[in-house]
Amino acid sequence: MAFTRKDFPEDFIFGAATAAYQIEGSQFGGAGRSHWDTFAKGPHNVIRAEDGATACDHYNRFEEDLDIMKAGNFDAYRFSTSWSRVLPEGKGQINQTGLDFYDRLTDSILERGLKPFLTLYHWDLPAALADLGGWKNPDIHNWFGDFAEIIDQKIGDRMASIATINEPWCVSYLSHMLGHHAPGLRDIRAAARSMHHALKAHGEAITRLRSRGRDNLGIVLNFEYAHPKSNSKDDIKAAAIQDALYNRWFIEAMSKGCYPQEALAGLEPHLPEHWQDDLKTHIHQPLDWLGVNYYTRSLVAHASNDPCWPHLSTSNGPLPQTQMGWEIYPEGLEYFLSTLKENYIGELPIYVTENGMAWDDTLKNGHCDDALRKEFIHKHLEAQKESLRKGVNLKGFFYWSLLDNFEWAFGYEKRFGMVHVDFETQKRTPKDSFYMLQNMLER
Ligand code: IFM
Repeated sequence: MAFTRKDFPEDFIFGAATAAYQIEGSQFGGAGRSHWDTFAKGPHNVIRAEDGATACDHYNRFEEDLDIMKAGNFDAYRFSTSWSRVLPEGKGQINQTGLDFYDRLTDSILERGLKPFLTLYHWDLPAALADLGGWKNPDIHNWFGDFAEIIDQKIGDRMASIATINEPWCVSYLSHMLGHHAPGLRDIRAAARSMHHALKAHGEAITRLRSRGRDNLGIVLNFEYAHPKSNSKDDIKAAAIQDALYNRWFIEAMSKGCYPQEALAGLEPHLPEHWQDDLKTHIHQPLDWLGVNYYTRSLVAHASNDPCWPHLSTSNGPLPQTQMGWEIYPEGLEYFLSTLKENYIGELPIYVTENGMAWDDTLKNGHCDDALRKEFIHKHLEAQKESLRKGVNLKGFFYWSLLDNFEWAFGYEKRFGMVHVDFETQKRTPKDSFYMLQNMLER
């Protein structure tokens, strides 16, 4: 690693990120089921029908995991709260044991001198709410607002920052249009509604937490560079539609109070009534910071044989790929950081809240040489340094993820961690990338 802390601004934060369902273990301690517990039981939804029932057993091992964070010289720990652990039915009765877990977790983060970066919702919707239509239900903003307030009352005053939702594109489009994640729908009406309701729920939570005095509120969006597959007019147009659906829908609504025309062209007939009013009352309001998750790019082509809107297909280009089959394209990170500053948020602080790669990591003599990951991190830090040079108000970087964990539809097959987890024994083994960052971050 060519960098040290001194290559970044004095107050730049280095952290690692996790999410409740991917590491804690589920369905115990009074928790209700989430829609991932039920989705994983469905045919061919998750590789080998694996689920988050045990995951990394972080619920019982969080002290050990936070010790690793501290030993790595990190400044901050990004985690999420499980809605169904705290509200087993999604609303109503609180599971005090679940809420107390987050209280203890917060204390333990702070005791180690780490800054807690909370994400309220990272995809584990209570199954009871999924039964009521989940993100399609027009009441979900109220349910989410109640959940946000319950969490805030318990731990909000100790958080360095609070994000409402992680990756609303995945919550909505990936899960309701492409069918890859819970609830596994391929339904344009469900997609349009969930894309709108996720933003409305975000806005509701922001309003409620603002009225409780919070001034460190944000949201975490994911961005994927949409590259036209050729110079043809059709491919260029297809890439613009993909960019609107994936990269512009959420930020444009929050920062400008409108949806991109290229996306509305297909989605408008499916949006709920009075959607324009929600933009004004809930969605278009200031943030204190923005989280950017970035992993890869895709090549986008017009699909003339596809009768369904948006008539496009995505594929990989020729660049080296990670275990996910994602091309390594750090230029995309630099592009988004600059574009966000120039077109949407100006000087608003940005954090890279996720960036990392999966690899088929194995241990040899108790040691994991993940040279590719070290290179990946280095290249993406270079991209961030370049963005800083161009004046982007970038405040920190979180590696995804601290631990190998439950990678959603891919089960435990894909290893993103800088710490190897043996899922049989739960033994944690820091990989070389961890030691690289540990050295870099030493004060
Ligand atoms: O594991 C996920 C995480 O939950 C959200 N962002 C992308 C990661 C890698 O796929």
